[in-house]
Amino acid sequence: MDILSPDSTSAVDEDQSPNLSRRGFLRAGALAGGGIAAVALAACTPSASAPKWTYGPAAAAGASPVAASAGASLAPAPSAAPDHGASHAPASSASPAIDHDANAAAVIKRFLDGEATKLPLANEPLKPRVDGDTKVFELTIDEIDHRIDALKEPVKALGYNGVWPGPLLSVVEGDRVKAIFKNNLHETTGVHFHGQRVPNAMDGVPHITQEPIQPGASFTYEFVARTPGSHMYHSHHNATDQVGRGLLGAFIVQPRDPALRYDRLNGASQDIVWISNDTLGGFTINGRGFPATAPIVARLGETIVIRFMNEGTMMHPWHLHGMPMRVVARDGYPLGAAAFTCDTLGVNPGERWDVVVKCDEPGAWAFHCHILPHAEGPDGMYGMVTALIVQDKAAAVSLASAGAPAYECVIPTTG
Ligand SMILES: [Cu+2]
Repeated sequence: MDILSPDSTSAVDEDQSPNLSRRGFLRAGALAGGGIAAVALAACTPSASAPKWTYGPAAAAGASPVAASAGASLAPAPSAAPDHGASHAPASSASPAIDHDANAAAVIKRFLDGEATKLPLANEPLKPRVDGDTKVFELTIDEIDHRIDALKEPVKALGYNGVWPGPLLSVVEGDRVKAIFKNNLHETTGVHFHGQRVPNAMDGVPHITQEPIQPGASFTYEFVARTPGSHMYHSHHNATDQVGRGLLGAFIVQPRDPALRYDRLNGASQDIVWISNDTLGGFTINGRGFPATAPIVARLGETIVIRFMNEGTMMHPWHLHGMPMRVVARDGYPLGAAAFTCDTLGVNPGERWDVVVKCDEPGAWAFHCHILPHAEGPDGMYGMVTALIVQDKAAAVSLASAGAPAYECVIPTTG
């Protein structure tokens, strides 16, 4: 699914294919039967006895600060989403530590057992039709039933081409683009290409640059993709509601000069789109809440790129354990000498930040929003959580061993 065509991954082991895509990794993990779980070495701390809480689930159970902020009170309510926020607002535990540990372990097991692989992959690219010198994308705007995870009932959502996020649209700087949107909703809408410099009439803001797209009608957006980088397309009409319910997607414009693309420039072999939202379904990454969020799986030594995009209504500080992130572009514009390194990156609504991660520490590393009520509560982790799983050769051996436990904790010994 990568939008890159990596031609240089010299950092990876010579006995491993340099061109494995993210889809390939995830399939490999799923086929291995708990393969992803098997690499979760030193990633957890099993407790022989219940921990002593000083301030935790017991204190949180009554006041429930988590439930109050897990999407319900801070995010504006979409008019057609009466259940929004509920699917990731954890119930408070009556019994403190034991219930917490059991529930937290259960949800981690779901993640490591590959819950994401039970759901359709997000951000699948839509192949354009080439008409002369123009790339033509045809999309529908639909009412959909969308699964935030594999267990809860689907939510009534909206999607482009029936999915949330909408399909990934990828072009090259200078391409002529024609995007045809057919409105299958029972309401009007409009589509804005966020971050892209377009003719005014193509800006997609109803009552300012166009009339709303009526139910059953289509609108064609035409422009030259002259702004390279990480961008988005989304509703700009009743947007709190329509974007909150899923009318959003990634629009990537690769630089015309191949030497400026992340595979050449940074040696990246994976290019990952990460779209956050925080209304319908609670706190989500690419339309899923933990434990159904897709892990990022990389080989030791591999370099990856992550494109953070915030389609939500609040800022989310993304925190990666184990390795730093090199921040190389904001809103599609390269930072150049202003590039910086961090382990926690706040991404405001509407912003896009591109980061490069050198995966040089093996293990399963938590990767989550650090506004804690967006990520973890009395019943364990939920919402805006995933993991960067860096596989070394020992993990590959573990993958191959029959009867490997689905979830294994190995505490490293010293001396
Ligand atoms: Cu957050």
